[in-house]
Formats: sequence, C-alpha cells, structure tokens
Amino acid sequence: MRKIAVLCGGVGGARFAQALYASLPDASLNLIVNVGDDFEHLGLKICPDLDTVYYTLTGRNDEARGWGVAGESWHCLESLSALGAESWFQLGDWDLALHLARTEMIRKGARLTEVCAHLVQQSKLKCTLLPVTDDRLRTQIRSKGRVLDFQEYFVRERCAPVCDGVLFAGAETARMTPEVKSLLTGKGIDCLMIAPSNPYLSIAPMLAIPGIREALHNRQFPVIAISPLIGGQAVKGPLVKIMAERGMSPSPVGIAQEYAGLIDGFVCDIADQAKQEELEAMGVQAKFTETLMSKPGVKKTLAETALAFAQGLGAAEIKDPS
Ligand code: FO1
Repeated sequence: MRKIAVLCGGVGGARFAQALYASLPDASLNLIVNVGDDFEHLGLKICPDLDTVYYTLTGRNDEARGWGVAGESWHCLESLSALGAESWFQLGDWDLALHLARTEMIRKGARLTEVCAHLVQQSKLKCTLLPVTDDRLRTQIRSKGRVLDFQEYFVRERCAPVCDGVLFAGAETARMTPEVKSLLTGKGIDCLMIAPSNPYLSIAPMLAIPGIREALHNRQFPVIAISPLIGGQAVKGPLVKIMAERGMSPSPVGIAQEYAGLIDGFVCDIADQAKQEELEAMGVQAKFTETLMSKPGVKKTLAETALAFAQGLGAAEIKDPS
C-alpha cells in the first residue's frame, strides 16, 4: 500500500498511527485528526488530539498518561495554581512551548494545517499530519440539562456526568480542508482506516463535517475500522460508560452499527471472536487479532494485519467493481 489515510483521535488513534508509521514506507501515511477536543485555555490554542499524535510519532509522548510529554516538569502550572489561576487542565512546561508557538502562528494568520506541516517538518517526520478542518469545531456533552465543553467533561469533571448526547458545535459550517478533501474524495489513496478511537467522541465529530460521511459512503477505496473494545473493555476513556448510558452493551457490534454503510472491514480483538457471525450479518467482513497496543509486538502485528486486510478488500473491489 503506497498511500493510506487514517481518521484518528485520542490515545488509541495516536498508538495506531505510530504502529502504521513504523510499518509503512516514508510519506505513505496521511493522518486526519479530530479537532473537536480543541479549546482555548489561558489564551492558548490547545489541540490535544493533534498533539497526542505528534508527541507519539516523535517518541516524546508520556506512555503512562497517554498525553503530554514524557519527563515533563510542571513549574508554570504550580505558579498558576499559586496565583489562583485555572489549573485543572495540566499544561506541562515543555508542552507549553508547543501551545505558545502554535498560538502565535495562528495569531499571525497561519492555518492550523500549516502549523501542523511546520511541526512535521521541524521534527523530520515522514508523514502528513492534517487537522480535519481549519474551522472551529467543538465537541460538547449534553448532561441532564447542562452542556459541557469537551475538556470540562473529560478532564475537569473526569467523565463523571451522564452523557445524554454529544453535540458538535460549528460542524454545519466547518469545511474539511482542501488537503483532507483531496484524500477523501479523490482516487489517490489505497485505503482509509478508522483508528481504534472512541467512535462517539473522536470519530463522530469528523463525520459531522459536511461531505465527510458522504465521501465514505461514495468511497473509491476500501475502508476498514479497528475496534476500540477488547472483550467488553476500552483500553482508556469513557467509551464503555457512554455505551451503557445509551443502553448498549460494550460489543464491537455496537461500534460497527455506528459505522454502518461506511466500512468494508472491521478488525477486532480475538477476545471478541464470538461476534464474528453477527458482524458479518451486518455486511462487514471481520478480522480478529490481538489489539492491545501496549503489549510488546502487538503494534507491529496489528498494523500488518490491518494493512493486509485492507489490501485484500481493495483487490476484491477491483475484481468486482459493483
Ligand atoms: N487529559 C487529562 O485527563 N488531564 C489533563 O490535565 C490533560 C491535559 C492535557 C494537556 C495537553 C494535551 O494535549 C492533552 C491533555 N489531556 C489531559 C488529554 C486531553 O484531555 C485529550 O483530549 C483526551 O485525552 C481525549 O483524547
């Protein structure tokens, strides 16, 4: 596979991006990243999902936390706290440099896409890092009559509020960037992968942007998703809680329903092999392998399995263009 696009967000998205990056030739990987988690904090533009991917690919990510820089110091945060300023969102000293540089570039008129291209160039990464949109898109959580901004829900309130609904403020007027549009609507990619990210919080904001869901429906390339669930558990984050709040059991079948009509193949954990028939009855080909990427060796096999699976589906599509 020479050119691959991936929709990703959160820690699962970043780890899968890293797995693919290690398995693909230079310049093959195009990462399309969620910006629904972005927000303005202390006057800075914070882009958590883009930064988690960036730090992970550059080897600087804190593995245990999943976000931020490994070996980080917190002097600025401690000073902010002593000043009585907002300190619930932890910005480390090294991480602050990235927020300062990005905020300044944007203040001078750069697109977020250009900021990302600059970061990639500075760190000599051999892939493309693309925000899904340069426009304002904000994920919000509806909970018992309140509407919480994503980071208020996720960090400040530690995902405790019941999630009655997820809103994507700005989605109707947001536009996918020309770079993303050319990947998703052209004939240039060999496949699109949906990373093992939270479908409701990380992937749905991107699908809410006009034209993206349609591009997947009218795809000229195979699309495969990787399940973020392993035997009824999520590796990180509130996915299982949100599914329960929607009255759903934490099964890859529920995730496949979310992607109905958008995917050709679904890579699931071997712990969920019992769901194969149900998944295939939905018209989705399922492939089972280990998916816990913190386990040694699993990143490589997962990436290779996903790539071979997509290649097989692509070859079948060419044989049967109906
Ligand atoms: N997640 C937390 O749980 N607590 C934090 O204080 C926090 C700070 C933070 C700072 C920069 C950054 O890029 C990410 C940060 N995250 C933090 C992660 C962030 O909330 C992500 O949106 C989630 O991990 C969801 O993907």
